[in-house]
Amino acid sequence: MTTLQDLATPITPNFCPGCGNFGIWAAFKNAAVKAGWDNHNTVFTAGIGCHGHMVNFVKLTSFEGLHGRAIPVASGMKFANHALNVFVFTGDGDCLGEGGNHFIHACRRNHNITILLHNNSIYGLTTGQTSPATYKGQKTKSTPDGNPDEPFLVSHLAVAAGATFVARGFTGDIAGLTDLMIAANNHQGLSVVEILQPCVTFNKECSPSFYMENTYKLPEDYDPENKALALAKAIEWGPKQIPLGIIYRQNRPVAESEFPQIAENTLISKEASVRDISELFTKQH
Ligand SMILES: Cc1ncc(C[n+]2csc(CCOP(=O)(O)OP(=O)(O)O)c2C)c(N)n1
Ligand code: SF4
Repeated sequence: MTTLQDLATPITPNFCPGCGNFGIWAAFKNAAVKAGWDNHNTVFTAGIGCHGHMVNFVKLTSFEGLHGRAIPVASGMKFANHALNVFVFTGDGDCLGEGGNHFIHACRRNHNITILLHNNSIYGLTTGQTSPATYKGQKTKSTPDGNPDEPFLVSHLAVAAGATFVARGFTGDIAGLTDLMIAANNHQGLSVVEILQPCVTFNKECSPSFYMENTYKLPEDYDPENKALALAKAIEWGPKQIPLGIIYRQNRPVAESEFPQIAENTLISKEASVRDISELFTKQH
């Protein structure tokens, strides 16, 4: 049984007071206690950014890689030992800017990993430049006259790219976020939880009160298995029109099951073998 104490590190989180990352930290630890994720079965990777500091505040085996590379490191871990439960903590800049290519292809491939995407619609750590999720027209340090670009809508992009579980949560609802993390991790396939995470210091537009006023929970009779409906819901964004909950869910074989080499046993449990490929170098056609 995992306890909160098991997950504690000696380091006190240094997020700005009021930062939504505190909610993600709390929800993840609550979820780990409820679901029994611990150092024997669970690992995570993190990107570069304020979100990436999570490696210092949660005592699980973790790896913080280069900016944008949290997902390929996680998919490598999963291929090497698919018995592990693998999470990714990433930011909107990390995941959709520097790592945008990795994100869409991981969704398409359906790795059995859980991506927790801290969406504060800004580059937080570098003090407030536009990210690919910053609203059009928003004034930031890098766009003082207003952002000229259209933003990605994270959940919409994830469904369209082939993720088989897509949910949206909000850091102001820690209990709801805890449940979404557990549901995402229970899903067999690539899961994305887009987490609306206020950066209270550098993104005044996406404030806690903005999300309180404009989000709503998907109704009980919403059908997440209807892809056309999911795409329509995921693109909804406006006054009182931002849906929270499980937006999409589909059953599809996971990437790791498509490789006969690891169908029976994990890669790390296998003896290394040498395969003679010299014939390939002598073939003319
Ligand atoms: C390849 C590369 N580009 C840019 C940077 C500089 N950089 C470090 S963190 C960061 C922004 C992070 O934003 P985000 O991923 O949204 O995370 P947040 O800090 O908002 O949690 C940038 C641009 C870098 N370290 N590496
Ligand atoms: S800069 Fe923004 S995202 Fe980073 S810790 Fe401060 S409030 Fe949070």
